[in-house]
Amino acid sequence: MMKKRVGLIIVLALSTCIAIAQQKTPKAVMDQFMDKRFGMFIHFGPVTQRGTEIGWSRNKEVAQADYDSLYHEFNPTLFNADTWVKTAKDAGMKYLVITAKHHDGFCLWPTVFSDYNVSRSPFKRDIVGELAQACKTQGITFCIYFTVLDWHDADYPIHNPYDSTQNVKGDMTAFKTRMKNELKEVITKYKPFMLWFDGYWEKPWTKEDGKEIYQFIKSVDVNVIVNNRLGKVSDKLNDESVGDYLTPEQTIGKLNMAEPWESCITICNQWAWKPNDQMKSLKQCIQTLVTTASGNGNLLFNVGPAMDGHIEARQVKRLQDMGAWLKLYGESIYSTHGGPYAPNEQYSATRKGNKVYLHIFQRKDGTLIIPVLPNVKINKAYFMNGAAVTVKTEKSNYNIALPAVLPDENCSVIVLELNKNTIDIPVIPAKA
Ligand code: H79
Repeated sequence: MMKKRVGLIIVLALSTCIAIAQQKTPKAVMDQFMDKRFGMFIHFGPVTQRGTEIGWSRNKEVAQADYDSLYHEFNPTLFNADTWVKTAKDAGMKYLVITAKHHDGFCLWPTVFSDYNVSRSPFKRDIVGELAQACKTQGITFCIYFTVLDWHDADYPIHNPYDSTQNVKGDMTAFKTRMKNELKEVITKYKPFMLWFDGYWEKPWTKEDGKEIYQFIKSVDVNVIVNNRLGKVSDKLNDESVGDYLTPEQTIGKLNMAEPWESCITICNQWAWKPNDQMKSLKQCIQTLVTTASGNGNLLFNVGPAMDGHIEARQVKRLQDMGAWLKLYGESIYSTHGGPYAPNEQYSATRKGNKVYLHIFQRKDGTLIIPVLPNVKINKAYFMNGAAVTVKTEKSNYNIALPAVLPDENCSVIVLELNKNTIDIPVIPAKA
């Protein structure tokens, strides 16, 4: 009897250990994330007073002592969380990620674990908290960017990425303890849906550190999504990697039906605000979003608000125009899957139910020729919100007749209604 009970306790204890060891973000939560397709990345902090790049301009364009003093004058009086969130919402974005802590170590929330935070600036207010609240009110999913390196923290061994003679021994155990405290603080206070890590490539950070922090996060809230930059492997998800999804930067990910991914791309060139930074055209913005969704990924599109806290009017306008396009064509983006056609310069595709959405980027001539889809019948073909389209099957191609002028100058959408569900159709690779 006694033996049996001890055995049972051991089995229970072991299975609990295994359950804890295998904590992972549930697939249903990941599916919710990938359905969103479009989010706003916001890079903000005291560095906006110089107009140089966040983190990387420290010890470059801005001397270290100067950079580290900028918070004494950080006072973005025009900051209005509701306005930022409304800008995201009007753009058709479904989530928002704020740089709560970038490589320069400055915290945009009043953390109790470090003095280098917004409550010590003249502005004082909790930027992260106000954004979390505004997102909740307006129905936008709130997420937090948190880099694992910190060139300002005395316990972190690297203080100047451009000069290794400045490296110190540091204390990574103390550093990780502070990181855990700060992560627990932001998770419990602000309830982020996802944590966007960065800065994994520096030597002091190890794969084991990443795994430890991942399990720590899961122990606080198993549902918090974590990007792949907590580990050391950045281009695939496997036993060696840490995190739930891939994060190509400043480039659109390739069609990938197996691994979730999100491209982060700036609306201008710099992550943080830069005066007169060159802005992408509306066509570029829309086609970037469409190509991303067509590759089965999300787009995290970055804006850098100016030092007084407002987002430039030209950027707000650009985002509104993206939102106007999405109002018409959002059905072909949100909650879709990528493919079956891999994107090329002329077209790409998304799919949902029995519909394939063909996105037409440019009209080369009067006929769009694309490979036939195997074992399907097209019941109906038409421009989304528009006229019917003639599709002729010739050998192994569909010949689609295009009008002299495409209905949408930025990206037109042709809907192919099939006689069956589109999700099982194998991917058709782009021609080399
Ligand atoms: O937060 C944004 C970037 O600051 C961060 N990730 C996005 C989301 C990032 N940090 N580092 N990197 C991306 C890659 C590093 C690029 C570099 Fe460089 C190339 C560092 C040194 C050479 C660019 C060029 C920055 C300094 C010089």
